[in-house]
Amino acid sequence: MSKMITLALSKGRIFDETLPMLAKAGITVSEDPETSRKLILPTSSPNLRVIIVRASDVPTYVQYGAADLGVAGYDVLAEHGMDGLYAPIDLGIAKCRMSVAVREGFDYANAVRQGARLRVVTKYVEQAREHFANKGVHVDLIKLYGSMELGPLVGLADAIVDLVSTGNTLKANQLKEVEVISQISSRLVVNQAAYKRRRADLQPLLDAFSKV
Ligand code: PRT
Ligand code: MG
Repeated sequence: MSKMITLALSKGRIFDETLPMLAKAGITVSEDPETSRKLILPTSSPNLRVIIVRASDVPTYVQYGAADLGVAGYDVLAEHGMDGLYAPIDLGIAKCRMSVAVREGFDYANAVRQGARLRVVTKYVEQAREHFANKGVHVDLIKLYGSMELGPLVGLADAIVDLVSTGNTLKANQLKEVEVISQISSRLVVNQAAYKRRRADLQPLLDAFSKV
């Protein structure tokens, strides 16, 4: 009998978009994390359970082997780093882009041309640092944990680095996208040690995920 496999997911779009892939492997999750308070969800497979964690915590659970595998956005993985993780499959789900945005009236191109020092709020400090360093733009990065869009509106920052999908959030807050930093989708991440030692147990799931 093979040992339990633990899959780490976050609720919301990642859980919702991962379900159909599990279904392709004949696996259903017995409870809905939106309504259940349980953090450990059994599945129709006695050898597979799902744990529900914050999106940005998925790599941590997998890195330390508390989950054998997980699904996380490239934004989260790039920020966390790949220590102890193996990312064999880009699932092409939860797609969006990471962009720079400013207030509608702000002339970003001109500020950059003038060599101005920009204040930027973001949850993605590492990716923002790399982007502006590559462009040779001087920035003071201020870390926020949410509602980045507010920063430029109340004078905390000149610009934000955040995820954009429809652009509606930016529009609703009189912000405009001025640069796309990267295209983002979610990847399957596997604990490196588990990938080596439990390959046979994990293979059916890896196959199901790679069929997308
Ligand atoms: O919400 P929580 O703080 O727990 O964590 P989270 O926001 O990281 O989790 P979640 O579930 O919202 O996002 C999980 C993953 O989905 C992210 O890591 C991304 O890889 C991916 N994803 C895809 C997105 C979006 N699209 C997205 N639009 N994550 C966030 N957004 C947010 C964005 O930050 C902005 O506030 O939606 C807003 C913009 O959306 P539009 O459609 O108005 O442009
Ligand atoms: Mg969110």
